[in-house]
Amino acid sequence: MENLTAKSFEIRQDILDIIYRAKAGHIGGDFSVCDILTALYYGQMNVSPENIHDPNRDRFVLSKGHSVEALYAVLASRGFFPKEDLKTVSQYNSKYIGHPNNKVNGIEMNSGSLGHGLSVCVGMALAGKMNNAPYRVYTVMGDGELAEGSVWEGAMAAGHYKLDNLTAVIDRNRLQISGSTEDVMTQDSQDDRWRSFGWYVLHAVGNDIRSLNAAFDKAKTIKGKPTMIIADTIKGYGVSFIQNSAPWHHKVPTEEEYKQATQELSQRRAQAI
Ligand SMILES: Cc1ncc(C[n+]2csc(CCOP(=O)(O)OP(=O)(O)O)c2C)c(N)n1
Ligand SMILES: [Mg+2]
Repeated sequence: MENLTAKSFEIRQDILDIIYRAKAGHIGGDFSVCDILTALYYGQMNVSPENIHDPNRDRFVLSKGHSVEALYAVLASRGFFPKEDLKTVSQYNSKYIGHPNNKVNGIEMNSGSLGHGLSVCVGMALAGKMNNAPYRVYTVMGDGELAEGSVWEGAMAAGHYKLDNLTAVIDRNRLQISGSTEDVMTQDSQDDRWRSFGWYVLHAVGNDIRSLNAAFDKAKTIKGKPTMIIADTIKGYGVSFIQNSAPWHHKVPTEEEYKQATQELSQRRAQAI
């Protein structure tokens, strides 16, 4: 577990490098979701470069698609494509564009227009049920994303079809693009909302791999209901001046900021080893 925490800081460095090089990206949401993706791809999900074409592999959809740099960094670190490819993110003619697209090995669904991932996952999970397939389906949504009405159509259908092969995560960092979620559209009492749609609700400390693993393990045992994991996260987690700051939703670090962030990430990594 210590090693996975260290790994998450290594992955954050890759994310920082991608964004600094590309001069674009969504660093706040990337750092927020980094541990969730690390837990999923390093142990929780049955998906790897070897079984990516196996119909029985687990499926993942990054519904908050703007956090694609985190997904690229985790996929590269797990060997879905060469790490060298990360140097081309957001370059002209690169397939590694600023939101997920399924030309990239390991990416199941194009996303980025918020509010669509859950409904597509409901379709995948329902197909799994109809075909008696053993796979599980996972998605991560942002808390600001929950203001999209289509999320609630997916929520309703997942409860109706009792999709216990579906686990969704809310990256509950309490910020969205323009500030606090509670100012833009209140997102509290999520527990009651999801329960009323027929979901089993769990909580996790969303920047703690051990806590996330406990929640994912528990979700696998729930029968007759989809599971929602409300993961309390810190947007920008890992770098002092990026944490909990609305402008860092998609700010690009200056050279000075890049150096300081690199130093902090290497300290955090060393502490975790
Ligand atoms: C349909 C849609 N509307 C607007 C946007 C622009 N947008 C990109 S990120 C974002 C904020 C998302 O906030 P949240 O879901 O909380 O993500 P996080 O805090 O994890 O970055 C918005 C409004 C979008 N991508 N899709
Ligand atoms: Mg948010």
